[in-house]
Amino acid sequence: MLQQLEQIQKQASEELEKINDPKELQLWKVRYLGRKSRLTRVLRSLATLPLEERRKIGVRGNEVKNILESSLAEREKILEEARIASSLKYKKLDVTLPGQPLSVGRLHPITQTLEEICDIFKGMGFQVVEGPDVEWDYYNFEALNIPQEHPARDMFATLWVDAEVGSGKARLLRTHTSPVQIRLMEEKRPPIRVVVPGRCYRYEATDATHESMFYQVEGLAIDKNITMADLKGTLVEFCRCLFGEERKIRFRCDYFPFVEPGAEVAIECLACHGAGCRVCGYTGWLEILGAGMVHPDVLRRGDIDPDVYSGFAFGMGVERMPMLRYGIDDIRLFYGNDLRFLKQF
Ligand code: FA5
Repeated sequence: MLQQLEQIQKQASEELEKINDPKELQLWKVRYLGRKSRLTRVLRSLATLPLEERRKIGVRGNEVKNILESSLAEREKILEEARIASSLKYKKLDVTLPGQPLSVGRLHPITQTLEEICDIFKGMGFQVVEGPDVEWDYYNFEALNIPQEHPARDMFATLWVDAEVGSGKARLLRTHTSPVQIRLMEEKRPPIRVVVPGRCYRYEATDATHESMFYQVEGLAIDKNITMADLKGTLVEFCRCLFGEERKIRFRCDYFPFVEPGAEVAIECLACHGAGCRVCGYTGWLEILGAGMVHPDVLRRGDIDPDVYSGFAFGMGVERMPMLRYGIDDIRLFYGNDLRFLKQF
């Protein structure tokens, strides 16, 4: 048996020397140290041997086992070091290669437009404030002269958050940024000069110029002696800054329950230069905002005396600005998340 042990050690060591592959190393381990290996069989048979022989063979058997185990660990270490060295060799840095281009992120075109609009108004002395997207019926409708059952509610296809529609206390996703007018009047005393950028939501079928989620920028100015001329001057200056001096602007009468008189401002369609196309609904004009002089009842609700103060307000659709500027013929492109489109801005 001693001879058998010597033979096992010699053969195992010779084979181990030649192994360069981790899979082969695993097979070697099973062959020489596994449960069915010759060495294990010898060690298991010790119990059947006479005491003196058992001691001698047992000691030598355990020596062989320890030698094989430490030779295996050593070989594993050598193979691992060789693997790391070869992987480093291939990953060497070649400083002469051209660098990998870094893709630079950018702001969404609507965010860029919002910033530009706010900057123009800041230049005219307006402050920028924000209001909540989830709004009370009171601020979105009632305080703006649109009580329950008022037909003007049909102008704003509403997405309700609460089920008790008609109670005046129901919440909704604001259909315009005008509710912030009331919130501001409750908080601030005139003179007030603010613009309010924010998201609006309407439950309506989308088409080339309508989305169910879109942005508006509200404007509100309240002071003594504010007139329609101030409103017109402010909006003409704004349109000139954004669209250039020569762009045609059209003011027409319009109705909004919270202003008196009310106006609609449209701009000559940039896509067709007034000839008529899909973007402008074949009219040559694109409506960009609603405006007017703040209704005396609305001022009263904000605890502002209409006999002393007057004000103007406007609310503009933001998506229509870049559509006009860049000749984009479908509003839905802004929210389709197609990077080929977004990367152009
Ligand atoms: C309003 O929302 C009024 N709050 C505006 C206002 C404010 C009037 C202050 C008077 C005083 P209107 O529903 O027309 O009005 O919307 C204003 C602008 O938002 C429109 O001119 C249009 O540019 C944009 N808009 C309206 N609905 C959508 C929509 N579904 N998708 C994209 N833009 C829209």
